[in-house]
Amino acid sequence: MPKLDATAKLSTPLGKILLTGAAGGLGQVLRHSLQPFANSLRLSDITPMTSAAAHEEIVQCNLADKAAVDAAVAGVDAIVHMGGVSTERPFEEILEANIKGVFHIYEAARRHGVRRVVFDSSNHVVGFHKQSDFLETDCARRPDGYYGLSKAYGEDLSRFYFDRYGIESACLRIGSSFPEPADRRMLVTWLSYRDLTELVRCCLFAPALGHTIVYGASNNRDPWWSNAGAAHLGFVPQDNTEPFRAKAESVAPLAADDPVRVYQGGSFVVRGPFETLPAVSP
Ligand code: 15L
Repeated sequence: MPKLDATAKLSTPLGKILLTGAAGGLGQVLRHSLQPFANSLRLSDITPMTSAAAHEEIVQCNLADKAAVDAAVAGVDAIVHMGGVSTERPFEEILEANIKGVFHIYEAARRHGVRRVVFDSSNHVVGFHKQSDFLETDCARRPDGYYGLSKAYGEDLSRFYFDRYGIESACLRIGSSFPEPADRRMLVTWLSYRDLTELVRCCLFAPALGHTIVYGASNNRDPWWSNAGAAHLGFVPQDNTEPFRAKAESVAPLAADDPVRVYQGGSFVVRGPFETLPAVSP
């Protein structure tokens, strides 16, 4: 793997990066925006993808399939793991794609000697903190559902693989990465695609990544999160939500005691339960 040098930017691209979840929302963004940072990209997803450019390899891969993940990881220099279920869903779905999936990624990284993983964690790891709280990267985790729990597991798993095997990781607690913020909450949580790309670049090229937790938000007003604990990444977001404020604030706010407004996780804190068994009679 070429020497990791945060100042080098485009001059020393990595060899081959595996991007999981490449057909997903953020995967499609990174498929294009990461191109300058690697000689080639191996793109994996459970959804079939077509039309690989010259610098791309396409691999269809179910993250719950250990052998398939192992094959997808073989021969890469770094992994950007965006794959899995990206919202609150029944536990059984989360178990397969996210919990088994992230284990398969790290186990394959260990087996194939991959030294660095960028793991798409989520703000939902801390979703039951209040919107009035200001969080550091080492705050107590308060997952707001099975999805947030699976990301908390991924953060712990990546820590274990660093402590035990020296595999470096960044856990990106991404807020809301969409073309633009969709509501008042996202005025705080939004991460532009440009800042997402820069965050991933910083994690790939940081000279010493170790095990780093970092929040993924643009330079928005009234933040809930501090990245002081991840300053070594050199991540400086360029965008902010001010151009979108008037539109988002033209919609009436929720009641002050509505849990969706009280907690950082927003609507995730009220999703479920997902009943799969008949109702229990009292
Ligand atoms: C996430 O982690 C989800 O993947 C995304 O779809 C958004 O819902 C985002 O969090 C959010 O909190 O806005």
